[in-house]
Amino acid sequence: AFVENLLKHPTFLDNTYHTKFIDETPDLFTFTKRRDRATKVLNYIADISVNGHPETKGFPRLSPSTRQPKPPANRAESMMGTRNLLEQKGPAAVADWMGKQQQLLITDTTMRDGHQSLLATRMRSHDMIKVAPAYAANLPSLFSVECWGGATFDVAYRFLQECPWQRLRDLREAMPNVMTQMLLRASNGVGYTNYPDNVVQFFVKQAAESGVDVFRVFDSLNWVENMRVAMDAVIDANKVCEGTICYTGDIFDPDRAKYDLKYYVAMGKELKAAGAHILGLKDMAGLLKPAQARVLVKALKSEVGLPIHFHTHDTAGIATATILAASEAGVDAVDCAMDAFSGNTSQATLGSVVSALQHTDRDTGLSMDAIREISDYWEDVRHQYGAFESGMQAPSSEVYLHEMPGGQFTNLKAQASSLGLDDRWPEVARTYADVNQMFGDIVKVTPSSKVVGDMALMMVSQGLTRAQVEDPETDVAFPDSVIDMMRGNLGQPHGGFPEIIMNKALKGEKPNLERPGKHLKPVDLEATRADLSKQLDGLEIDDEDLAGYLMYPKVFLDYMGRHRQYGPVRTLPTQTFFYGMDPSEEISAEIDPGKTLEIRLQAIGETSEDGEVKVFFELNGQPRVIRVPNRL
Ligand code: BTN
Ligand code: 3PY
Ligand code: ZN
Repeated sequence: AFVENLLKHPTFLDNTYHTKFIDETPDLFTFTKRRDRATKVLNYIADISVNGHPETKGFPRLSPSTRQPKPPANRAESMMGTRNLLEQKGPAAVADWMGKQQQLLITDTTMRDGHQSLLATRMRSHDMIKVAPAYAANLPSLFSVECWGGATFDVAYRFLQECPWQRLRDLREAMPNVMTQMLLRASNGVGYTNYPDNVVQFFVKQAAESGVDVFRVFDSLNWVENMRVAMDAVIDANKVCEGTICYTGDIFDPDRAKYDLKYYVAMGKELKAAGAHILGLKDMAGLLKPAQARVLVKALKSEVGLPIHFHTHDTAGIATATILAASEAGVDAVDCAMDAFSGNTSQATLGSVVSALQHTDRDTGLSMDAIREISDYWEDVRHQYGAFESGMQAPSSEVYLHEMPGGQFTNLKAQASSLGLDDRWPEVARTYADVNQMFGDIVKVTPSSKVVGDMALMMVSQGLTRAQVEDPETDVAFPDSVIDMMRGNLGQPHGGFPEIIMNKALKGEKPNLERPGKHLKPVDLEATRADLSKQLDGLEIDDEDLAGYLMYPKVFLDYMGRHRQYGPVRTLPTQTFFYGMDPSEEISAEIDPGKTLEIRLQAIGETSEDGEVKVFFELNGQPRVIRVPNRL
């Protein structure tokens, strides 16, 4: 597949337009080259101003007079935080310290799961990096800031036209005292498929080098066997390995006895034996209820003996109650999102949890003033992304029926709409639950949740019931992702897949019951690097780019192609990136450290006979005219 994608890609004409190379070596560039980059950015602004951005069509831009997000001032010099401990004493010391704290430790998920769950993962680095120094200075006693991994990696390249590695390095630099955290889908990396072992190892090593401190490693079928390669790579990199249980079902419900307390305790022990420093408890759909949390956390604490880090979603509106129950039962750390990015399919409200625990024995010690100021900033940021809001108006207990992860819920709703199934959502939800049972009651989290979603949409749009799908007499065209999963390519769920569905989907083909990575040939990294370099006309390919390409070959190459055309557009303000500029508007963009472009859009001309529009700018006081095609 790599080679196929390479062949499809147009070769580039020069080798100078590479984000990191250019951004890290600005001195190499003469005035002319710098102007070239400025011209590219002007081209982008002109194009978007005339034609609009494909992703925000139909949404009004905010008026230019709308308040711009302004990060809060530093309340103090940055203090020592968890990152300093990790640097000085290593991951085992962090876990040990964590287990001894009386205060409830807090992870802020705003920069990863918060916007992944509320804004289709569209938050740009620009809006994160600006506020990172305020986290370092004003909230140095956060346990960690989750800011990388999950869906953010491919969305950065694919939709935001920016390099995810650069985001990581920039955040790491701006926030040197607080641990960064990422979500890693074990052998599925930050993708949707099982990668060869050496690709997973290479990716983890690079993520650690570029700035990830805590790796939350999970497997989408809770198969510890398929987590070892990623966990070992984290441990080898001397970073914090948070081996993670995904929670599904209901430990109190006799009808869901497959996922009972014993199951979770056994998995916790397996993860400890596999070398986890911390035990992650990932409730990706927000199914864990308060009473169950009390029992589960107590059991895991006493029987596994690792510090526990709890993650949940507020889809049903009950996450804060569950967090407080978990806190009473002795959980060590929990995930929350800053108020403005909390609630509904996102995490519980950080300020409310902190406030609820003040003057109790689990007081977090975090400053409410600092939290409010940072959340005010995020509120103004969120305002700019109106085009990506899901429209979910209220929490919903329906999640206990379908069990969709927070990140998938609104996404699947949008997918259903695009198939014309708007008014049939309750049926989609019901069918999603049926598919889960048909697959043997599996853990549903990326990528297994996507497989269940694909199957449910197919069944609803074709009017198929579970009974028909399972009936050997009825012909069913299964989605590729279902066939792939039944082949064993995502690994094995607890208890295996049911024979009925496996036989039907595989038509007698034998599934692979072993770890998928065992049968995947290692990728020749240096040959791939050389290939890629050749495709990019001799451009030097560093390890970050190679790792990005290995995860998403086509997405990466498309990104590089657009980068060549549009330059460092990640430095533009978010409104400009998504809506362009209005006549007489002025912005600035720091395209290199200390090199700022002052851009004023003077006027947009008429469309000429040949379909081109002249866009008149002033760039650092000098007039510039850019022609772009009118594609409207
Ligand atoms: C994408 O959605 O493809 C990434 C965003 C950049 C695409 C640019 S926007 C200006 C030009 N017009 C388009 O329709 N695509 C490119
Ligand atoms: C992801 O894998 O992106 C998730 O958020 C899973 O919950
Ligand atoms: Zn989550």
